Amino acid sequence: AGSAATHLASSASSWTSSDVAVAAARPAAAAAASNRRRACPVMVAMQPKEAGEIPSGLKYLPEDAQERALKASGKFEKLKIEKDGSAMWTEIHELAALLKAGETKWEDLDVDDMDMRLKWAGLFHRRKRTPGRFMMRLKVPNGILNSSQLRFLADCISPYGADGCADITTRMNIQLRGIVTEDAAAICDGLYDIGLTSFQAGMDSVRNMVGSPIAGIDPHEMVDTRALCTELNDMITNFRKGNPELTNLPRKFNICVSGSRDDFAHTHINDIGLVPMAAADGEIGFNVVVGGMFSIKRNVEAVPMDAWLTQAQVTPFCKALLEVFRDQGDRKVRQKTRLMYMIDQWGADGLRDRVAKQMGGVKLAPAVVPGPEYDTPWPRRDIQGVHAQKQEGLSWVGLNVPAGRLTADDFSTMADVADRYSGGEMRVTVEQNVIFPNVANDQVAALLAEPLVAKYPATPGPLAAGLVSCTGAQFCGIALIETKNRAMELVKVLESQLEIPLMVRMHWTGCPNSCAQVQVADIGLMGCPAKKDGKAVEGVKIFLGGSIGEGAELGEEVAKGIPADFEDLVPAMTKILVERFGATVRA
Ligand code: SRM
Ligand code: SF4
Repeated sequence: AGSAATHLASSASSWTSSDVAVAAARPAAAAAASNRRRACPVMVAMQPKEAGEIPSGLKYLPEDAQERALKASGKFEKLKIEKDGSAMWTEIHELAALLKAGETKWEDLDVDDMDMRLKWAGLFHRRKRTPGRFMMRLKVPNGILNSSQLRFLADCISPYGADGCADITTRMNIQLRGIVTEDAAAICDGLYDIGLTSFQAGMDSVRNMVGSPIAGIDPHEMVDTRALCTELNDMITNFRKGNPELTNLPRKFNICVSGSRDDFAHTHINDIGLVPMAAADGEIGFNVVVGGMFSIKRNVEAVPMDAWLTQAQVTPFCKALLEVFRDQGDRKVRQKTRLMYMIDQWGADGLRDRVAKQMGGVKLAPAVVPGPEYDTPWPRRDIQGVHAQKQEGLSWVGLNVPAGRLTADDFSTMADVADRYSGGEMRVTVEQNVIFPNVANDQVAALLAEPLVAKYPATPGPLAAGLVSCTGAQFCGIALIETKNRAMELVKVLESQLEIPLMVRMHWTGCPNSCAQVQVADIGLMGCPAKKDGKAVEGVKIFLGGSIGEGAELGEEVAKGIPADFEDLVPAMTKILVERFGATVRA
């Protein structure tokens, strides 16, 4: 295995604005009426940048943006100017070497590096809950993993015993837990060698690329999102080597590519959501929605941009929009720096015009208005269980992983199951579940008889099926309440007491950041302070009415300050499930 230093980017980008212009200028009319992917000229022109001097994201920030950053309130912008997070891609090796040689202790390392800058390498120090140990967030474009990768992930966490575990995240991604600084550099190298990375998974970078979990196997898909997610991930991360051009955005950034009318990727809650849509000549491209976000201060759906992109325009468009956001985005008050605040100022049209200019002055096609076929409702499908693929004789099998928590042994077992039944492939979903694709129909029964399925069922109960939970207080320092374990226990209690006719999507999130997206849930539970018998206790706010898929709407808060113990929660949830979801109390 090469050292991570050999994976690092040199300072200059190999992209030019004329590449972008060429890519973007291809007239939609010239495109054949088909859904075939065409090579994106920008990506063809771009080659991975090789080792060189350590780059700095600051280099790519125009002077006026640097000046604005220096005037920002709060410590973040100054910290980034002082030393760019991309520096940690090499420094992690030096830190690991010093620690291994016993020349320093983690407690003596620079606090800003430990607690902040290492996030640019995907390493989140859990100082408050598990001091000295990191959560390591990966990038898994489109949620697709192979069995070698799964075995590597098992090997990463198994040395940590009870301290090592992992989670499937709400962005179809994996987070490893228990990592110590001494091991982190070798894990970064190992991830690169097996086709993954953790670089740019945190702080002011673009998060994991979300696509359709059943891309390429879905009989109803409009476009296969896999290649686009990989292409975008390569653009964002410089082919996983790290891309300092995009490390100093004003804030985090989410992009997703949807593949069908089900909108499994949740376009309405991403900064850029790409909604598949056929043009008049039948070519499948994307209508663009922008600015969706959840935060403590503001929760909003994305708004339409009135732009339709060919598949070849997607990456140049996203690159240009990220550059506009990086160079012109407000940095003054961190809580008001997400893309939607730019849209407040310029309007979605104003943003589109600036992006088109950044792309070399191209004229983007207007958004395609959906035809009459969209008048027929398209309820979002449940992808757990066994489903026929578009390929004859093959099925996918979706298994339910309660709250997305995995162990090292789970990764190993999943790798074995993938090798036996699904050509070595396994996918993870934004609902924190897993999918084994391409299972021969005559092998499905054998897969369903595997011990893994006894643990993670293909036909879960109605509440387990829809359970999503953020990390919560077990590991997250911001959490107001414990979530995952409580959520799993509550599901068991309610399923034993109630007959529930439908799957109910219950999302738990430990604080108003809403990492588990309570606003999209049928029932959302968000941590908040509460009082019981005059004492402060952990509590929840309740959200109802969120919907997903086509025409999705955000749910709203209906109650707050409910104590999060079962004495209060079980009757509160029972009432909601009976009154709104047709549940009956078992005799
Ligand atoms: Fe999140 C911060 C976990 C998806 C909004 N999020 C955090 C941190 C890093 C806080 C921290 O340092 O402890 C959490 C790490 C806890 C840990 O140890 O795991 C954290 N977020 C998560 C994950 C793991 C939740 C999960 O259990 O699945 C998700 C990781 C996704 C990934 O793979 O990258 C996760 N976070 C989300 C989402 C959902 C989404 O992307 O669809 C959101 C809302 C959507 C959005 O971003 O608009 C979300 N997380 C936040 C925010 C609020 C952002 C804002 O604009 O204010 C924060 C706080 C921040 O960034 O300052 C945050
Ligand atoms: Fe932590 Fe809050 Fe996100 Fe849950 S919602 S992971 S508690 S930041």
